[in-house]
Amino acid sequence: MLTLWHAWGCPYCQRTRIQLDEKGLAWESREIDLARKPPEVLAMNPPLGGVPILVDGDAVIPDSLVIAQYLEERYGEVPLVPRDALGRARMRLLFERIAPLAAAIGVLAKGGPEARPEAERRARAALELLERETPEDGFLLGAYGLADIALAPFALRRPELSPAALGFVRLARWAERVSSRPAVRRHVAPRAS
Ligand SMILES: N[C@@H](CCC(=O)N[C@@H](CS)C(=O)NCC(=O)O)C(=O)O
Repeated sequence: MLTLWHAWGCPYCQRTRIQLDEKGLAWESREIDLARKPPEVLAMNPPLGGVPILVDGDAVIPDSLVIAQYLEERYGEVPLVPRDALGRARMRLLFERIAPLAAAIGVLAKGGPEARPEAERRARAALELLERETPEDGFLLGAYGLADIALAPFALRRPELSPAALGFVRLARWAERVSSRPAVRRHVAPRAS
């Protein structure tokens, strides 16, 4: 049985939850409050106790992109990575392009007002590069997969920095397509009460 330690609103955790559901894998949820991390979480992923953390039997695997690639290698059904080496290289390059957007969104969530303009500039610059990599139709690498799942929680997070609001036409259409996935809608959403 797979167990996922996660926080509901954490975009990195949203990646893992989307992937688990897209692959049809059963998983047990251990939801935490980031402000009061349980000691197990600090012990599993020191020093900060960052989530997501996947537990698969005896194996403890932190970090959304490490988990993502582990799940693809370990659980082959419903593959979400390109079959060819070049496709997988392009996927990893997209992960690199998404990282600055994720970092900027993190600063916007936690930093003070003085950090805001620079973080917004970085988010916009990252989206601009991603816009160039986004096809007119389909998903980032043609078929829907990990690259889309890695980007969705960050691209859909802040209305004022949404691709549509910033005029990134191809990314805005991609955002509509990716939002039609039930797993994305389920996990990139305010907590249903
Ligand atoms: N590189 C990690 C980043 C995960 C991360 O930053 N998670 C945040 C929550 S969104 C966290 O647990 N931060 C530690 C804290 O808030 O103390 C990943 O991809 O999973």
